Amino acid sequence: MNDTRRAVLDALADGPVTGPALADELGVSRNAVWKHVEALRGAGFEVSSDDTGYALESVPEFGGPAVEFGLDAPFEVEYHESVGSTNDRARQVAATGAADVAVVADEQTGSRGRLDREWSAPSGGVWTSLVLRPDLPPAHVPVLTLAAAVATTDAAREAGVPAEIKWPNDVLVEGEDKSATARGGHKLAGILTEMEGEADRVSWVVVGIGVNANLDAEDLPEGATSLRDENGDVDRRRFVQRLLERFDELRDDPEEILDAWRDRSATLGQRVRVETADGEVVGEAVDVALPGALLVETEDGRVRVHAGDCEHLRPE
Ligand code: BT5
Repeated sequence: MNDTRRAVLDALADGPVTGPALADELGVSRNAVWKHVEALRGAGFEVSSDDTGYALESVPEFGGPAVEFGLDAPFEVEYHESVGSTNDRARQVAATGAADVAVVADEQTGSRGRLDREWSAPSGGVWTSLVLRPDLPPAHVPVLTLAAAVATTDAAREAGVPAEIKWPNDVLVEGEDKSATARGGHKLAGILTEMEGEADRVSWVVVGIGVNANLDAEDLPEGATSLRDENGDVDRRRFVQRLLERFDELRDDPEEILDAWRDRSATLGQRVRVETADGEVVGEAVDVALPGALLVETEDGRVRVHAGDCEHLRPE
């Protein structure tokens, strides 16, 4: 949304305000005010008009302008009803030089998990990718994945769902059933971080976040859960806003990210098996360290794991 349209919307929200008064206030023509009001109506905002002026009556349920309206974080929102992958779209946006854009979609038809695994993203979820240009060396980028996991967990908790984080990038809900497939909980959300840069400086980072929101878990891969299944449908507009706001609060403070991550972790204190590129690491997960490594106490001493798939094991 451009700045004038945003200013018109804010004024309507505080309305009623007449067209001429608004034109004066914003230093634009009355015709321009009228065009902005019509565009907002076209985007689903209900705007009444009578002799006292224009007033905002309701905000659309979801969509770019709806998420931007009332958002307390500096993100522009680009919304798609359907897109291949929000990460792919975000990479295109990043290539134009943009920063702090959240690409949001109702549905993705070709979304990806890590290592090119398939990610299922039907209509009704929260599928978003953040375009960022942090002032960080590439080696520090994984901390942004942890920040996204904390932000997602907090948004889910505010929606009444007791989410926790499994290292490195899964947000899950502990299942009542303790069967082998449910050990370590049911997956509510996943995060895929991608970047481009040189040895000492990041050019851009895309943090892709997929949350099973208003979906039936039975329509998702085995082991998945959804906000709907856990506690009923959520207001996706509010959910995305809280996600972006919380991420924005955390992103510049690695120590705070780490502390918040530890507090919400389902992995610390567990016996784990981590499949890494160099083989398997088994032991107790004792801590997380910058930029996002898991510290595992094994029979042969403490091992620092930077990447891999982590499984929570039964206690010995
Ligand atoms: C992830 O990968 O968990 C990262 C997922 C990131 C998805 C977001 S959505 C917005 C953005 N755009 C994209 O294209 N991607 C990002 P990984 O840890 O590799 O887990 C993938 C595995 O999770 C799959 O192999 C399935 O077993 C399982 N899975 C697939 N879809 C799922 C879903 N909707 N909910 C839970 N589990 C799912």
